[in-house]
Amino acid sequence: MNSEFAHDVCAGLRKRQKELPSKYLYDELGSALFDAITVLPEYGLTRADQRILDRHAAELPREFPVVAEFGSGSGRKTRAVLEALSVPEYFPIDVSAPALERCRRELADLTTVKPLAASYLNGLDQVQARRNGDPMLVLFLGSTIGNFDSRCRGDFLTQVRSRLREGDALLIGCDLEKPVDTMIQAYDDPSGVTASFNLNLLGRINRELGGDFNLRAFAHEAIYNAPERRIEMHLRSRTNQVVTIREADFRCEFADGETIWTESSHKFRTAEIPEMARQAGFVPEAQWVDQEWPFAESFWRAA
Ligand code: AVI
Repeated sequence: MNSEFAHDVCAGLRKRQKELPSKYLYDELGSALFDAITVLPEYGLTRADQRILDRHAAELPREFPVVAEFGSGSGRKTRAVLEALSVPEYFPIDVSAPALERCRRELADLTTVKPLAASYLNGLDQVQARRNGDPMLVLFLGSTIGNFDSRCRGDFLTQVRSRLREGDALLIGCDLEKPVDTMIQAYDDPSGVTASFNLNLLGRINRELGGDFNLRAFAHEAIYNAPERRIEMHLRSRTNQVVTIREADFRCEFADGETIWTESSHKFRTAEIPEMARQAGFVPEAQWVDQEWPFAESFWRAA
């Protein structure tokens, strides 16, 4: 099999609970649909993140000549931080080259943008190699940490910490628990944008791997898994069906009602966030919570 995408798709669809890694939701169309999600009335997360940054970025210590960001972010959110801190050098880290280019164009008037097309940790290694001993602030906005599997979350943060020097810092956004109906509406909006975002993953497999998924034969579903405190997105097969993926030489049977699990979005409690910081080797120094849409922005220092 010739691509990591093909390998991951087959491995995920062979599992008892079929699954597909959520990172593959973001091809060009998926990223455009995600941008649309961020302005949905039902999805308050991005606006909450933005409100906190607009109100509190000026309270961040002005001691970071280097800022790196996991994901190239929306220019607007990052702008609030870069403006407040007058940052000379900004390294957005993203696997998507078009997203990095868009980010460069949006922020070039403000700072020197040095895009890194890499995974988050590899990108951070590259920033580490290129900074000249200057203190660094890493941005991890938008509650993307909630999309990590609960087993990998702590490990990832520890890996981030191990790449930082004492005095560096992480600014991390975490979406908080809220009434179940509010969370479900945010991930199953009545206009169907999130459904399209989810179904596009099957479309991407068709386009890139020669799959023959009939998108109309799957239904988007968002459920709240209360014990695990996460929204799960699934695609439910509407019938018994067989799908083939030509370029992976793969054939997969679906029973009527069976689901493919495509994303988890963990919802945090304010108290668990400082604990997460300490376990990864950070000192939690500040936390701001949006009152309109429970969401926490936290500033952690590498100790
Ligand atoms: C990118 N991430 C934080 C989003 C979330 O809320 O988990 C992705 C998303 N999935 C569906 N809607 C938004």
